[in-house]
Amino acid sequence: MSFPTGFVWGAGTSAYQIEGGIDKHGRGPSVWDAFCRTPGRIKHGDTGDTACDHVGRFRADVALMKEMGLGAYRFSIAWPRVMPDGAGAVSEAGLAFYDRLVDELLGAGITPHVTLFHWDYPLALYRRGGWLNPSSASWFAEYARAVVDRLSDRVCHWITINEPQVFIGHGHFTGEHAPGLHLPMPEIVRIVHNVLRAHGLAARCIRENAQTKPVIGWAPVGIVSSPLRFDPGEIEAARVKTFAIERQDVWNNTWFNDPVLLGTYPQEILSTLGQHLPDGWERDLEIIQQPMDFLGLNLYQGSRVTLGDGAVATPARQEVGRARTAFGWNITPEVLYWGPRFFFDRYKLPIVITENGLANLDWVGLDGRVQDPQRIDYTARHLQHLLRAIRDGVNVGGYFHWSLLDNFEWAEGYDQRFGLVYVDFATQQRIPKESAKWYSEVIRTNGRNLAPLGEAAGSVRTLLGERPEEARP
Ligand code: IFM
Repeated sequence: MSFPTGFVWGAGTSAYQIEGGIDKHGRGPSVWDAFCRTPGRIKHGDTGDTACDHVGRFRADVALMKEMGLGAYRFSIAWPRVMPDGAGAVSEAGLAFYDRLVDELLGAGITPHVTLFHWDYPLALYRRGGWLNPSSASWFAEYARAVVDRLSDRVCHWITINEPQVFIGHGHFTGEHAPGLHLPMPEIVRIVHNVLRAHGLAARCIRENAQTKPVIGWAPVGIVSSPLRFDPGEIEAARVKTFAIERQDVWNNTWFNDPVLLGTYPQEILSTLGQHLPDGWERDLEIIQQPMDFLGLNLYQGSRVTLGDGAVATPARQEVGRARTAFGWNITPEVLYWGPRFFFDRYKLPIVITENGLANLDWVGLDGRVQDPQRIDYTARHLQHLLRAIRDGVNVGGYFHWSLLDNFEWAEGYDQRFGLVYVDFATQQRIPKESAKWYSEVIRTNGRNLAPLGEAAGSVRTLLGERPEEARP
């Protein structure tokens, strides 16, 4: 079993989660710096002040990536490192840092995939109204232009925005992420609209100004309902549920992806919340819907559904003792089959898995190694499903494991370890986990070392609640 030739194997990180160096390069504060200083917001009072000290150690980190054989590295640029006040003056030192990182990557034969926004919003702009301010979209485009002008002679792969559902939902609606707001839905509607406009303006800016032909996508969370059985009615019901908007919150796919990829707001939004859209929203759709080269999907877990009354999907019974990660997230590997398949069918764009991985209870063993068989097993299962999607005709261009390094996991502080590489946060020592070595083999063999789905009993057994014998066509 092997992946298509040219399949991109990578790993990802984001700026605030690994960089540290918050006072370097004239960087301005972000909403996360402020949030971390608010007592009670982050577990143990942790902050990203030092994180993995990646700004001080990026050369060694790139060397680790090279040793692992990564073909690509997805990282984000810290907006306030490039523009300390979010708009206006550009920090030459900030841009120069990313110059060095990109050069180091290219020198190591690793393709940089740049995310422009992964949540570290400039505090100065937040004080001017943040994403509620109608100018927020042009502020983002101005920042995008500075980055594109500087890096696009060497960078071609761009992701505008990471997980809008999360930084809007957790950051502005439920308040457990920065900036910690609890806004009512009418304001959330305006924020979503401004974020979508920001995406559109940035995508246009990249397309018009990049010095090398750009490959542009964005990376929403994929919220996937998977059918329990491989039955046409159940598959259809799961697909309908995947793209339905059933709750008054931002945890859905279509509010974000339909405007960006189809140029329309879903009917559910227009009929329930449409009155809160700003004047001229219809015209804005032309900005929001820019030509895109791929759809990034961040996929970690999904829900399982079965056919209920009236051929409607209803949640499948959760098995007692089901498999979960250290974070408590369900392990549902088939999300890497149904997710790409449903999204590809709907949006007709190549899919890239921009994030997938798990938090695990990893520690350094007496022998100095970090053994993390769960990460290997989790990833192997997910990749098997991804390959099955590819075999069934889904165009999938690449897979980025989340994450390269253990890092600052937002409100969880340093409690959740997602890395392929263990980080001792007291000494900053890095130790590639056993999963990193295993992933190197996956990359080297282009997936040939993965057992085929449903075969190799003993190494590929079913998880509670997973029914591969029914899920196989
Ligand atoms: O660490 C985060 C990342 O920043 C965004 N996607 C999910 C990851 C795990 O929670």
